[in-house]
Amino acid sequence: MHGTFTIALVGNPNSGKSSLFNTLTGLNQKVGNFPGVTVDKKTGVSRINETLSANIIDLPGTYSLYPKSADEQVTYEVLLNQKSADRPKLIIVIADASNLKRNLLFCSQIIDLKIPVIIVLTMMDIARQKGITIDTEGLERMMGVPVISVNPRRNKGIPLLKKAIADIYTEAKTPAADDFIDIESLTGKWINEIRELCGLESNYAGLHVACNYNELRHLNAAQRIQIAATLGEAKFHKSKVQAAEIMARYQKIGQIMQQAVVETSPQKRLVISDRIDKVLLHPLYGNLILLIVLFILFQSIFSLAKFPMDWIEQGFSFIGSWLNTLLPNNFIKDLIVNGLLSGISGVAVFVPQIMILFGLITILEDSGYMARISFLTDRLMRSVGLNGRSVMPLISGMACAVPAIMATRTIQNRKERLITIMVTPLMSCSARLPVYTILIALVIPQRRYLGFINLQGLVLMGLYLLGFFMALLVSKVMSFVIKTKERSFFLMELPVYRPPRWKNVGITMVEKAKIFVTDAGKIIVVISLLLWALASFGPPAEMRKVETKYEQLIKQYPAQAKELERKHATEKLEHSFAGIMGHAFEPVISPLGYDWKIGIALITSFAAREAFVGTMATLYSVGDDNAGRTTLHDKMRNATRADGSPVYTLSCGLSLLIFYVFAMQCMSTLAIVKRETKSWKYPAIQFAYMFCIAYLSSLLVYQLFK
Ligand SMILES: Nc1nc2c(ncn2[C@@H]2O[C@H](COP(=O)(O)OP(=O)(O)OP(=O)(O)O)[C@@H](O)[C@H]2O)c(=O)[nH]1
Ligand SMILES: [Mg+2]
Repeated sequence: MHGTFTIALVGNPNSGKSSLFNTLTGLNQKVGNFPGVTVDKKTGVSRINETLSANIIDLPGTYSLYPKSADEQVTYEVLLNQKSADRPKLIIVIADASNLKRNLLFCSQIIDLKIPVIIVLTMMDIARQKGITIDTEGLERMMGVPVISVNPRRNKGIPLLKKAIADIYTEAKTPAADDFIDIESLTGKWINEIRELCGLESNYAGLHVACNYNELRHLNAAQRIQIAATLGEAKFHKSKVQAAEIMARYQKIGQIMQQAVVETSPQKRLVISDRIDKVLLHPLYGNLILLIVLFILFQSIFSLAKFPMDWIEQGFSFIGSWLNTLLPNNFIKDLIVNGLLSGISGVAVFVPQIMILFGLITILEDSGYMARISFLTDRLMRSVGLNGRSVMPLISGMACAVPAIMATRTIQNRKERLITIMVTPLMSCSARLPVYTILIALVIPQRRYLGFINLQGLVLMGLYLLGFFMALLVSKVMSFVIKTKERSFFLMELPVYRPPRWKNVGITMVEKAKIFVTDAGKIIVVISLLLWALASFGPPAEMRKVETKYEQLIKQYPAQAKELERKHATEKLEHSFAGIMGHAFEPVISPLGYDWKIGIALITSFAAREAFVGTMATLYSVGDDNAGRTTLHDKMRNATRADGSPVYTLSCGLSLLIFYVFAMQCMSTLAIVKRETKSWKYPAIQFAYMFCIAYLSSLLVYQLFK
């Protein structure tokens, strides 16, 4: 064998494919304890032995080879597209030993594709708890392919698996000689014609071509016409043959199960998970506990992060004042201290909160509770035209809308998927967190009720809820507009509860913090530099005028030099390019209670919301003689309007908070919506409707509280 040795990992959802992928490749593909974590393919390299390395592809989970949702389609393409660059030379089917029967159905379909197969049994520990014993050797004999049990969580069985892979590679082992079931007897002789016409390896692949030839992209027009003719002649009835196929498979699997699997207690023992679910899925207690869990989540984001945030803030102001004394007073110093450093510290401060948010979400996912949230909220979701499955994207939207929108691929119903995509960005993502935090700290007093309820945390939770309820409202409206004939149903397996793997939680926290700092950092550095330039320079004639005016004033009143210096800086900023830009926007935004500096922040935020903090930091630092020494919070608190009244009053703060809850200010999200819906129409509608809601509600709030 030559060329790259490509191995595909396939299997039912939540069976441990990505865990095995990570163990084999050393990568950190996302793993979680609910079906539908992986929605796209991902490739990594694994060293099998001294001489062999293989390309491993991790794929979305599938229940059978008849794809029903967009994520299953990804796997289907890899397995059936003969021209695909990812075409595997070996398929590893991961089967959950605690749900063997259903998992074997998929195994048997893969075996019939006639590509070499290894069956890997995971979750043996759980099977044991359920009182299930599996005779792996017997299973191996009856399935006709190697069967190996592994536990990717504990690195068990990996050497055996690698050896089996190497054996298949060196002996160029052929796939199982016999078909698992006889396809020809189900279809008729014509299946051979299709197989030969398309150059397929198996009759079973031929059956799939017969079922889906219109969607399989690798077939050419001539082949399609020929296939259609053959099928017409044979009076091929797709669903009849499929049903017969599944029956035939289950019949044989039933026999195999009888011989290879022993269940000690025939009435299934109530495993711990079921007992926990009695409480957590209880119609009353279950929902109550859900609310408490969410409440704790938001409280922790505020209270746990407080101290590390203070340290980081103090650290940066220390560096700022140190640089201030160290560097000579000039243009470069201004750029470094007021442009760069204040921008970077603006981001770095939020790292603890981002880490806590991601840590808690990972714990929810890893423990299996996330899937219960879907279950508990299905009724609510259904009443607004969504599906229990929409909850997962909505909740992961609290971290970031981009992966959340990809996660909608598991929703089978097209309409429900589309609506979920359209409303997910209303969920407050981690990029909004810094904006929320800084504004809440400015306008909401630090108060505690009953000793443990933190008012600021409560407001934060309110903002998240506001986004969530708006998402429901918009869904309801859209469900009237978008029409579909598809019926929908909610079907989701509830995974068993598992203790979260703390290493995984830790890795996710660090990874996300890194991504946040580098991604946001890049944007912020660029924007800070640009803004610093725009705020420091202006039309020369205007700037000159301001300059001479203050030179004379200071000469006239030397006693008030300090005061005049400050006024000078403000006036210079107002006449700079940034000032001119901001002022141009003032008529549009002043009804919302914003001044021109906030106007600039709104403009930069349309690239990404993180830019708000950086923009504020830069604008409030330019020309500040205290450069680097005071924190952004103090600078914003002291900010005044032309008439001397403070900028950040309760009404202005609330109006700004509401604007950030609703407005679509993220280029990456718009790009991913375009990709997933394959049209510009939806991102355009999304941008427009979110902007309108944001503008109108902020207007309302400001006018009410003014
Ligand atoms: N107890 C036990 N848990 C396991 C085993 N293998 C994987 N897990 C856990 O099973 C859960 C699912 O693992 P994933 O690797 O995300 O599963 P997947 O097959 O990639 O799932 P999808 O991408 O959703 O199709 C995780 O919580 C793993 O920690 C095992 O052998 N025993
Ligand atoms: Mg996966």
